[in-house]
Formats: sequence, structure tokens, C-alpha cells
Amino acid sequence: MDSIKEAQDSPKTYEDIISTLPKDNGWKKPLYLYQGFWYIAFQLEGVIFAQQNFQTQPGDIFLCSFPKSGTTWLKALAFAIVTRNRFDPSSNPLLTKQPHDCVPFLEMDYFENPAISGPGGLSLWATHIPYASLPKSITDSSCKIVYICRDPKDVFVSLWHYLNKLRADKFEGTPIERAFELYCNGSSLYGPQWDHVLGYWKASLERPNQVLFIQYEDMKKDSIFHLKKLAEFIGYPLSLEEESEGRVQKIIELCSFENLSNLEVNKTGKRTHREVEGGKMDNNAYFRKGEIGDWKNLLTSEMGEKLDNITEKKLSGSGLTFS
Ligand code: PAP
Repeated sequence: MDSIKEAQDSPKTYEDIISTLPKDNGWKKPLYLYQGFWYIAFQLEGVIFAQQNFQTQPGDIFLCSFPKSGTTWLKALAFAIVTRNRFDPSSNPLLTKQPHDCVPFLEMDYFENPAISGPGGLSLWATHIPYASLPKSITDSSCKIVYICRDPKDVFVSLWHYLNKLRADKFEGTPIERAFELYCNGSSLYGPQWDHVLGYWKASLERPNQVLFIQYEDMKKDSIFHLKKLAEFIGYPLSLEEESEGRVQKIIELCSFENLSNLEVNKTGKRTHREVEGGKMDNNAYFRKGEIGDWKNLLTSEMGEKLDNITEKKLSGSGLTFS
């Protein structure tokens, strides 16, 4: 604990590391290139802190994603699966807490409070850290890792809307064409997205018992199949009896965009966010549309084609595609 406290109390260490890194000033906040991926300074501090201090406990489960790929949904699903026999359905914390407040982020919540764990001391963690930069205690363990990915076109559009909400000044200095260009070049928070996705994809092929790779679009199209697969993978399989009682469907409904986005906590609540003026972010910023293909409402077909071409090139030979 002393080493944790020391590291927390010596932000200069982070400043020293960060000040030597390549910097991109294209977005309003500068991004720093660390181990092949771009970060905002405060998140990078959390990544380094986790790398230096995080100790995996047996049974820990890690929910990993590139931002805007379905993190909130995956958190809700995993939380609902793990807690289904712990809470009465009418008192599940998901009904009164934003999913991000049910499953802590490694590089944010753990950095702020190393003693943190989810409600009820659950072993669920989430992170946007790329596979190659995960704390060694995670990759050296046999703990389960679940990764959710999403079509880059929808991810970019989701990110664009989110950042507009995050920064009330509407992206001062970063028009959408420029943001798109930066994104295509890989310069976005935790980007390049393709490298992020490939890191986990390869890990899922090499260590299929440890890493489960899910696509947002597949989860949307066949929620029952993927929910059962997820539950089994993380060690909380649904029994035949539970299936016949309709528990699978109930979890899907509880975690559906429609249900979660209409809960009071997610309509009007706020959560702490260091990036926002006043330090609070509206919970509804994490629930916008939750649809496949919404990119068509913001990007031109040329922009869509450009992202598709990059995706095809980057993922070529990997066996991974976005349908
Ligand atoms: P984060 O990385 O900041 O946590 P994340 O949850 O990964 O964000 O992504 C947010 C997207 O997931 C939003 O997509 P959109 O902008 O295209 O609408 C959000 O609407 C969507 N989302 C949130 N909850 C759900 C859900 N329960 N089912 C499906 N999609 C969801």
C-alpha cells in the first residue's frame, strides 16, 4: 500500500515520463503517444499507475474495449450476470446506479482510489487499456478478459457526439473533417482503434480460454446466444432451469438500451468526470442511440468508404471483419 501511496503522491514522476513522449495537438487537449497508443495526460497517469501497482486477484474479470464500442452495455450485462443471484431483480444496483458506477475503470477509478471495487466487492473491472499495455499481473494470470469491439464508423460518430457533449465549447478548433482525419490517422484517445482491436483479437486467438472477443453488432443481432456465451465464459453459466425461467431474456431486457436509458438515474443523474467543467458528466451522455449504422446520419458516403478501406487494410489477413 505504501508504494501505491508514494506513486499517487508523486505526480511529478508521471509528468517526467509524459513530458518525454511524442505529442499531438490536433485535438483540443493534447494527446501523448505511449507504447504505441494515444492518451490524454490524466488517463495516461492512470494507465502507468495501473501498470506499476495493479495486482490481479483470482477470479477477477476484465471488461475491455476501445472507447464508444459498447463498454457501458458490456458492464451492465456482466454485472447483471454476476449479481443475478445476489440481488432481488427489483433491487439490482443497475436500476439506481449508472453501469460505470457498478464496474470500476482500472485507469480511472482505481487510480483515484486503489481500494475500490464494485458494489458488493465484485471482481469486475473495466479498462480501455490496449492488450499489450495491460498490467502484467493481468496478462500473466489466467483471469478472464472480455473484449467488445464495434464498427469504426459508428465508433467515430459516437465519439464525436460524446465529445461535443463533454466539451460544451463544441470542439473548439476541431471541425469534424479534421477530427475525422485525425481518427483515420490513428490519433484519437486510446487510438489507433485498429491496433487496439487487433491486440485483443490476436490474444483471443492465442488464448481462447482467457480472452473472449465480442462484436457489438453480433451482440445486438443475437443477444441470447452471446449473453449465454458471455455468462459461461466468465464462469457464471445460466443453468437449464434458469433458462427455462426466462432469466436470459430478463438480463437482456434489464441491460437493453431502451430500459437503461429510461431509468431515472441515467436520464437525470450525473457522475464525476475530470474532463468536464464542474467535474460532473450527465449520465445520459453514455446513452445516445445505441444503433448499428448511425454513422450514415453524420458522415458522407466518401467518409464511410474511407474508414472501411482503412479497416480492410489494417485487418487484412487477421480473419477479423466488420459485416
Ligand atoms: P464509453 O467508452 O465512454 O464507456 P461506450 O459505452 O463504449 O462508451 O459507448 C457508448 C455507445 O454505446 C453509445 O453509442 P451511440 O453513440 O452510437 O448511441 C451508446 O448509445 C451505446 N450504448 C449504451 N448503452 C447501450 C446498451 N445498453 N445497448 C446498446 N448500446 C448501448
